[in-house]
Amino acid sequence: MNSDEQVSWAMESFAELGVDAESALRKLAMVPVSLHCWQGDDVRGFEALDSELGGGLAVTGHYPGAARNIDELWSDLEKAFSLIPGTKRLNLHASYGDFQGKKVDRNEISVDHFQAWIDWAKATDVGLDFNPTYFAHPMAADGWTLASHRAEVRRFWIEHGKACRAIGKEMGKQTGYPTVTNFWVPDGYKDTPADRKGPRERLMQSLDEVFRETIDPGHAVDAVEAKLFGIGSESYVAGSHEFYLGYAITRQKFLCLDAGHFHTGEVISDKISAVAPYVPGILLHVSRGVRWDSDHVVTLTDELQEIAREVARGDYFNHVRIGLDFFDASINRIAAWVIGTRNMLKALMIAMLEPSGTLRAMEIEGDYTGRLALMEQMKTMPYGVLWNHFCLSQHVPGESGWLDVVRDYEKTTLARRQ
Ligand code: RNT
Ligand code: ZN
Repeated sequence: MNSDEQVSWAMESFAELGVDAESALRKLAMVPVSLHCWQGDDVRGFEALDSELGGGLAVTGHYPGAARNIDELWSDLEKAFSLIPGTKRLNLHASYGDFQGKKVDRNEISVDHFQAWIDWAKATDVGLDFNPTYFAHPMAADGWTLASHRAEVRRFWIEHGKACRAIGKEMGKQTGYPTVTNFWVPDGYKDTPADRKGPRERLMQSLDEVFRETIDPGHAVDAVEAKLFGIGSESYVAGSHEFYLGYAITRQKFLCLDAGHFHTGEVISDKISAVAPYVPGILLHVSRGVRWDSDHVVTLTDELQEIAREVARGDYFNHVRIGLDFFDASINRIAAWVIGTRNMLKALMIAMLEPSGTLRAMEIEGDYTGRLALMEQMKTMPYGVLWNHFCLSQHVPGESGWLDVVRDYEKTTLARRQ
């Protein structure tokens, strides 16, 4: 069989199960996936601050070639984009502004520092998402920001949050697709707290103040991200899942579900349909924890596929925004983006090729035997052929083609960054 015949055969094998593979691939091309800027430079950013990463975050590895400035990050992102099919967005952190070597404090940032990113996004044809940066800063050195017991610390970070919302609004306005401005704060205690209530009350009040201004959801929406623990906040995190679930529902914010922010064995795939009816939207931070919230590069795991299936089965494409969140400094950083994002898309493709109507009918009829048999049958379907076909039709290399491009870029470009 030549490759065209292989594609037709694969499509037919899905058609036999009642699945229209061609229309699934057309739809897949439209699903936006937001790449996180911070994989490109180990969450360092471009501030003239020189603070430790902190906030309970850790990046390990010393692979050479991390982007050192905005031009290098753009170049690396464009290389990654050229190897990823489908609709791309870029998820920026506030510490990545175009500060031109000047010291601009977090409460002073404005759209001026992000206009270059907006212009680049428009020229590159990607949308933008945004994140205030509540770590790697002297005012967060003790790990406390919006829930701090010190009023001046809260004040500073409230101003940062407001500044970021204004930037997110402008990003969405100029790029023509709503920006998700995602709030994650590290605040928590290493050891057993004497007061669990106080920090949560302060966090709630601070957030309410940050969100005081109403923003047109056509320009930007806010998300809040919970966490179970971090390095240095092992015993208590003020912004826990229950805290933000309640917050998102009562304030009608997007709820961010990060795959690494729950107990081992607890999965976000099961949470999507449980929270979706109560919030205006869900932001996914697709990540991979290995024993802990380790932010490993996303691979094609069962849970990744289950997350994608839940999005597809529930037809949540307009309700769920997909963002990636991992950072590995022990491998080529562009390859990390490419592998993680392509895996997210592969999982979505597999999900969209599921005969979900048949499975649901079997379930309703109580035919659990048939459901199990068909789910297992789906695992050996010819996804690889269709994936390569999808990549080529999107003018990016197939599975065996992209790594050579990255290796070549490493030689010509990354190796020169000493
Ligand atoms: C931290 C959160 C958060 C960060 C980024 C860098 O645990 O997952 O999303 O990874 O803000
Ligand atoms: Zn996250």
